[in-house]
Amino acid sequence: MRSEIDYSVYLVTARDLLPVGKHYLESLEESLQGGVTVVQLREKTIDTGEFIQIAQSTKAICDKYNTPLLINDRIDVALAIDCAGVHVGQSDAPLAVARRLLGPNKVIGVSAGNIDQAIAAQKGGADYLGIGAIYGTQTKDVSNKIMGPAGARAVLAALDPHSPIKTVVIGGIKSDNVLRVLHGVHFRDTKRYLDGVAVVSDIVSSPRPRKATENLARLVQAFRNNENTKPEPAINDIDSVLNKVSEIINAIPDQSPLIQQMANIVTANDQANATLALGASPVMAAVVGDQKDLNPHIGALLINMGTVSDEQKRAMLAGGRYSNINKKPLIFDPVAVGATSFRRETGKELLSHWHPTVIKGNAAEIGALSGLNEVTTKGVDSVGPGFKDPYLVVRSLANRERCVVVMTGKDDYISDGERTAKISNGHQLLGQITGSGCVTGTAIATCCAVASMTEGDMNKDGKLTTGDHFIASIAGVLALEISAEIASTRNDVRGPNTFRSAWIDEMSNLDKIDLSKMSRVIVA
Ligand code: 3NM
Ligand code: MG
Repeated sequence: MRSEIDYSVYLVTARDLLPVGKHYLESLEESLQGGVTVVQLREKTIDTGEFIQIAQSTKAICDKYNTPLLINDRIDVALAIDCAGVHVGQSDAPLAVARRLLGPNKVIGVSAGNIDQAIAAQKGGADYLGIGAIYGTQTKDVSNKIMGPAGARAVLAALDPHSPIKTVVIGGIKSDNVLRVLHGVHFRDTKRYLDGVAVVSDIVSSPRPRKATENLARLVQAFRNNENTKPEPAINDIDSVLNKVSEIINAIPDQSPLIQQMANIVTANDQANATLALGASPVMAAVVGDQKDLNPHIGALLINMGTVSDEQKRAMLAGGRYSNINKKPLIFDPVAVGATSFRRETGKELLSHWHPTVIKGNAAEIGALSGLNEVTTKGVDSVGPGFKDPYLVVRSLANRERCVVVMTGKDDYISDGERTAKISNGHQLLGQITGSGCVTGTAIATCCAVASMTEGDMNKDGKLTTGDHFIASIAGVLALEISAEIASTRNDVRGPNTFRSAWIDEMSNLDKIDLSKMSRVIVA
């Protein structure tokens, strides 16, 4: 019988990455004490005799902690020391050869850099897949195969759901991104879950490998606990939703969150003024150097791709990453993402580097991210009558990306994958000024910040942020559409430009409005 391996925290060794003064076996033992569940010995440059010696001493320590040992590439070494099995890369011995040499009782893992390799290994009888590279890494040259969590998710989805094969991900995984990886790789509605995460440098290069391993193990476990606990019944009856919406909007001036926005040059000014009118504070920092220092102080980050440059893209990558690390709501407005290949690539790159809390777009943008072309783009505007089943579109994307999806239009559709809302507020003048959608992003970010600040920290570790961002997104959309309706009735409004000023005025009066009376919302 092949032994059942717990792949949760999978250590791949690298003696060349040890900190100065740290001995290999000492580091290995500390990482086992910290909770490593399986070890792969990876050596690329030594002679066979030395390899066998190191493998023996490695196995002695692994045995002491009852932890299985796999050998990278070298079937002969695995046979020599009689360890649990091997891990083979795509240019190592073929799986069939490895199986013939090792027999049925050894574990064989295979590296999979894409769907074809994964399916071939599964059909060939591999015990587990090492899927990667998730991110770039200094540890190995993986530049041609970085797939992001979304790429690994596609691999998992392509596997036969009934196959007993196990899966781990590898490449650039650290305690500060492991939650984002786990959230990004899992579908909410598929049965296949990752069995673990494989790391080299996060543990091996640490002067405190035990602590580094404990951190990783705690986060993997927290994610699992969070997935397995039934959440408190989510609020979905309309009265409770609207109560919560009013609570959030009225709390904005008290909380006065700092809302960071990487805006576009067309609508930045309106976004900043809308933030102030709603009772929050805007900060428009969009260079790389600001992100690390600023992020701990913000309530939410809004990333708007409207006039993205190469420089701004780097800031977006960094700012989003810090938002995930610091558990700040991250709102993504993928302006015109389907319009050019540069924008498609940029959208994909951003979404593979960080995990958004909310994606907000018009029908063409949400369609492009969903891989649908029922609705197309002209410039930044949607063309065509819209989707036949908009509920399904937002719900599917929300499930796939594990975030809230807001699709704006004449009617707005909002989903967190379980609950879906339709909002029929708004005014046609919103379609006559530029950036009303971008300003909606501002309001959603502001409401998400408030929702996170007021929510308790239940299950905090296993989640990317706290707060009900489905309701916060409804609050953001309603705040803007209801203030637009009120503005449109003012007799000083003569056309689009006076409307725009009146709209921002009315945002600052929302606390005097009974929102529930004016809201036209359905929650299904
Ligand atoms: N294999 P770190 S990436 C050994 O993609 C290895 O197949 C990879 O190192 C693959 O955790 C990788 O330090 C190195 O980023 C991972
Ligand atoms: Mg190899």
